[in-house]
Order: sequence, then structure tokens, then C-alpha cells
Amino acid sequence: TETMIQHASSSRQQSGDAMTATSTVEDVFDDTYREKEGPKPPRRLVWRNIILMSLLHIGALYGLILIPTASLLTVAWSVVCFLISALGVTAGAHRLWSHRSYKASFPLRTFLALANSMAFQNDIYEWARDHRVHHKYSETDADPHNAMRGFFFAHIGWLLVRKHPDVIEKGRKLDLSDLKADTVVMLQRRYYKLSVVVLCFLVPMLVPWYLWGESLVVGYFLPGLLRYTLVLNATWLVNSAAHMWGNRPYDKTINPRENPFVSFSAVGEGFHNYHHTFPFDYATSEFGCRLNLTTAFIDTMCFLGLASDCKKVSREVILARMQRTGDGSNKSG
Ligand code: ST9
Ligand code: ZN
Ligand code: ZN
Repeated sequence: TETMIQHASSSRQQSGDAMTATSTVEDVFDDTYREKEGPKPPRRLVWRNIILMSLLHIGALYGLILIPTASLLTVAWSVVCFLISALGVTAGAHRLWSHRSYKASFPLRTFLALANSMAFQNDIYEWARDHRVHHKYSETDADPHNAMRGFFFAHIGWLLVRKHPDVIEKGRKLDLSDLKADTVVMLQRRYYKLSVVVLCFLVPMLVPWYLWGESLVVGYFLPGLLRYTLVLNATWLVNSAAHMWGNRPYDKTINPRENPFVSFSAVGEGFHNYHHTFPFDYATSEFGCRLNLTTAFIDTMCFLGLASDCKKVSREVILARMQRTGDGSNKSG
């Protein structure tokens, strides 16, 4: 059964070569890559990002202070905005567009692209490109948020400095034709800035003001800046915490780990040892919907006929893999 895993991933790549774009996903770890010898290139700070990220986090703290003055409806609206933008990242940029772990109809892709703009984490094309290099060259110089460089770099530091040249060199060689062929992805990319201004900042602020007379200041700082900052940090915890703390039931030779706290805050994306072992699984976890709102969302979309073809690793393959490379921590099977 063990060969089935290798078979599953290699046949996926082979069919990608032979067929059209949509079946190619370059998210499989490439163990032939070697980091270049000699001293690392110097770290070049990007002050614009350092200043903007600092201001954003100060704004989010101010939003926190404003919570007692906000109406209950505004707090509830902030949670709704959190969940919509989170799904735009998890069900959209991550599971659909980076890994192609299921198929989504045009209306669902449109919703996910809008939700993704609300999350303002770079456009889907750029996000998926960075994420595929993250899987293919995980924890090397060619990984954009290489966790070998420490918690801070993997969390936010990588957005505050120029990229390692290998990230760009290897990223340019990836096959991204499936993304280029997706009109929803390319439209979101073309109108990205406008969509972010409207969906990440204006809509979250104006809805509570217009519908129940919330002040614009509270609207800006709570469902706006605080919600945006929380989604960012929940996402970044997958790169930092879930690459450092937790069990490794599926593959003890890699650093990504199973982290229930991250799974909770990142609506299902903290089962990271599983996810790096089986990146094409639509649930990013052995356990379906447990601590995994994103999987519940995709299941609901399938039920409604808006999504289909969810890829799932079989129980036998998971068990065989756990026995061969796991750390023995998951005895639940
Ligand atoms: C943000 C993203 O926060 C977060 C992503 C997290 C990923 C998480 C994954 C975990 C799993 C999923 C879990 C989800 C959980 C969600 C939970 C939700 C509750 N390949 O970029 P430049 C090219 S964004 C190929 O400027 P520099 C590029 O095209 C936050 N090519 O590099 C360009 O070429 P050209 C908001 C690549 O100068 C050239 O290189 N956004 C690649 O080194 C230069 O590109 C920000 O803060 C590649 N991989 O600058 C903005 N990469 O000129 C952050 C680049 O021809 N970004 N190229 O067009 C920046 O400001 C800059 O990118 C930089 C690097 C300063 C970081
Ligand atoms: Zn990872
Ligand atoms: Zn992934």
C-alpha cells in the first residue's frame, strides 16, 4: 500500500505533463534540490512593509480597546467577516487553487475570490505560487517562509525582507498554467487593489454604519483592521507554530506538525504534518470535519452541488504511512 502514495502523487504529475493544465499541481516535495554553497545573500529590509505592518498592528490594538464601545451586532459582524475572509484563504487560495484538492463551480469560485480579496493576503495567483514553492522546497532557501530561519521569519519576517533569490528562481519554473487558465483567478489579479479597498476595508466598515448606525471609527478598527490582523496572524501561525510545535504521526522526518490550537484559529489548517504528507487531500486532515470548519464548508458546497471531486487519502494508505514514517504519537487508528 505504501507505493500507492508515491504512485498517487507521481501519476498526478505524469498526467499533468501529458494533459492540459488543470491536472498539474506542483506541490510535491522535491528532494533533489540542494541549497547553494557559501554565504547566504544579505538580508535586505523593506521599510515600507515594516512601517505598514507596525501601523496595522497598532490599529488592531486600538480596535481591541474599542470592543466595549461597539454594539453586539458589530462584534457579530466582525466574526462573520473573519469567517468569510478565512474561507477565501483556506477553501479558496489554499485547498482549491494551490492544491486543486477539489473542483469548484463558477459561482463558488467567484465567491471564494471575493472572500479572498477581503483577506488581503496577496492575490490568489501570487499566494498559490508562493505556496506551491513552500511545499515543493519546504524548509530550504527556496521556501518563501522557511521555518529553519526561526519563528519570527516564518511568521511575519518573510514579508518584511526581500525574498531569497532561490524562491524566485524556483518559483519561475513552476507550472502555473492551471491558474492562468482560470478566468476568476486572473480577474481577481487584474482588479486586486480595487477589490481589496472595497472588500477588506470599505464593506466591513460601511455595513454596520449603514444598517445599524455603528460609528465609522468602530467599523474601521473592529471588523476592518482588527479582523484583518487576526486573520493574518491565524494564517501565519500555520507557517510558524505548526512548523515547530506538535506531533508528527504521519512523517517524523519533516518539521510540519499537528497543532490543535492552530487548527482551531485557522479554521482547520493546523493538521500540518498530515497536510505536508498528503497535500492533495481536500480535508488537510485525517479527521474530516473535526476542528475543521473549512472541510465542513466544502462538504456543504458539495451537498449543494457547487463543488465536487474531493480528493481524500484512503484509510489504508494513511495507516501504512503512519507505520512506516510516523512518530507513533497517533494511536487513535
Ligand atoms: C500574506 C500572505 O500575509 C500570507 C501567506 C501565508 C501562507 C500560509 C500557508 C499555510 C497553509 C494554509 C493555511 C491557511 C490558513 C488561513 C487561516 C485563516 C484564518 N515565484 O514579491 P517580490 C517574482 S500577504 C516566482 O516583489 P521581493 C515576482 O513576480 C500580506 N516568481 O519580491 C516579481 O517578478 P516581476 C499583505 C516570484 O522584491 C519579482 O519576483 N501583503 C516569486 O523579494 C519580485 O517579487 C504584503 O504584506 C515566486 N514564488 O519582495 C505584501 N516570488 O518583477 C508582501 C516573487 O517580473 N509582499 N517572484 O513581476 C511584498 O511586499 C514583497 O513580496 C516582499 C518581497 C517585500 C515580501
Ligand atoms: Zn507548511
Ligand atoms: Zn498547502
